[in-house]
Amino acid sequence: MKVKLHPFIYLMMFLFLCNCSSNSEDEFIPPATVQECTKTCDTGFTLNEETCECEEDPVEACNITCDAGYRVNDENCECEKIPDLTEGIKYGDNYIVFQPEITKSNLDQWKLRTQGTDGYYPEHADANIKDTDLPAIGNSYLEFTGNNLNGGTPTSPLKYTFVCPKTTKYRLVMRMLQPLESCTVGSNHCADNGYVKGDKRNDCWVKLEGDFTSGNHIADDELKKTKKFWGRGVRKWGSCHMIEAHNKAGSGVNAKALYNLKKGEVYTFTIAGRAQGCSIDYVMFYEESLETSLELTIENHTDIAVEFPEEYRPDTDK
Ligand SMILES: [Ca+2]
Repeated sequence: MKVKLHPFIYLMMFLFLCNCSSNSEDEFIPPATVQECTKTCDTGFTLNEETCECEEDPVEACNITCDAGYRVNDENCECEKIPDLTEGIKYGDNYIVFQPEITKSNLDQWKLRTQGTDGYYPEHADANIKDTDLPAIGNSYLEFTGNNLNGGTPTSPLKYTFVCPKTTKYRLVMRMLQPLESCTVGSNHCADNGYVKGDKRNDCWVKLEGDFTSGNHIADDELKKTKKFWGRGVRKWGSCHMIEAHNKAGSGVNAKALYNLKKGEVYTFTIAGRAQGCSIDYVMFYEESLETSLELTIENHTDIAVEFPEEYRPDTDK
């Protein structure tokens, strides 16, 4: 049976429903009073409208990389040339190598030996160099002519300023020659083979200045002083590779010269003459771990020009 409701009933039902849906008057929360923020911020600051405070703009990171010899200027995010670096230094990713004659210092008692001139070693009567050996790189080297064949005080300092290409531990080595002459067996300093003893004319003085720490048991402050640096290259190109200094316990030791250097830092290296005749073809700081990755052995008589891949030799056109 169909029930027909009176229109009044419909009206009452409508009013009832409306009343239910609006029955939230007790819970009414008025909207927060929004006050307009009219603050003006200085340059470099931006208004935070929620807090109505000026907040410093974030600094955009400068992520550029500069070539060797240049550094980032943080103010304009551009590469700028580092002043006063010695020209002619070759930079690898993890090594620095140069010929000693690029110095701007007065050579003084260091003599530049060039191919075809007196005293140049492969042409010397007492040379021990085989045809298969490499001559001096660039056909030139420096020979110290002061003091005596055993040693002496630091003389004729040669300075080099370089920038570090990578933060890591570097070892110092030099390609070195001892131009030992023939002698009368039994005379002073003469070995049984008729040549001057192999521990003569084999060292110089070195010092590094800059922000670094020691990479081994040698004390930090010792590496910042002038120290004896020695090796072997008896009448052939070998290597200068050991430093004589004090360890952290205060004892005198011979050890690798290891320096923890920092990328972008500028360092000044000084070589001074010690033993007369000590001859230097080139100088290198290399990441010590290359000895493992390239399976290198750097010890007495190692010719570093042969032991390292060719790219580790200095540029010869400077
Ligand atoms: Ca050379």
